[in-house]
Amino acid sequence: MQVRESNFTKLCNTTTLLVVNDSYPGPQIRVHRCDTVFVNVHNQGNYGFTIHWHGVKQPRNPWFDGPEFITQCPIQPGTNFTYEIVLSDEIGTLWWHAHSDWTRGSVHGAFIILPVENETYPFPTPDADQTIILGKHIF
Ligand SMILES: [Cu+2]
Repeated sequence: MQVRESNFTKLCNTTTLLVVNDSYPGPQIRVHRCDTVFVNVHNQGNYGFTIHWHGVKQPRNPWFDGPEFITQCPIQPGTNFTYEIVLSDEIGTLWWHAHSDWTRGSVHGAFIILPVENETYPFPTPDADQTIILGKHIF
């Protein structure tokens, strides 16, 4: 993940937002149940922040859960940090988001956990592969 300020224009207004990979919302992460996922976060912005993997339990792996000043210090500008995200029984669509003050407003995206081979979802299979992220307009 490259995290930096990017310009977005809507209704004749241009605003600078801190986003991932120049995208708002940020990129989807698509993995399978029980995977271990490595995400390298490059902070090319002006503020320190962390990333939280919302809904991932990470048993015995709290150091990569993301709440700043609880399990880690913020990733400082100009540095990077690799998260090791250990999935267990999570399945379906969760989300990831920055976990520092206002940064979560623009640094977020879907975390999609697919079933493993020969497994089905424990709920009706979605009709379409489309993710909708609900949130507040920030520009
Ligand atoms: Cu959260």
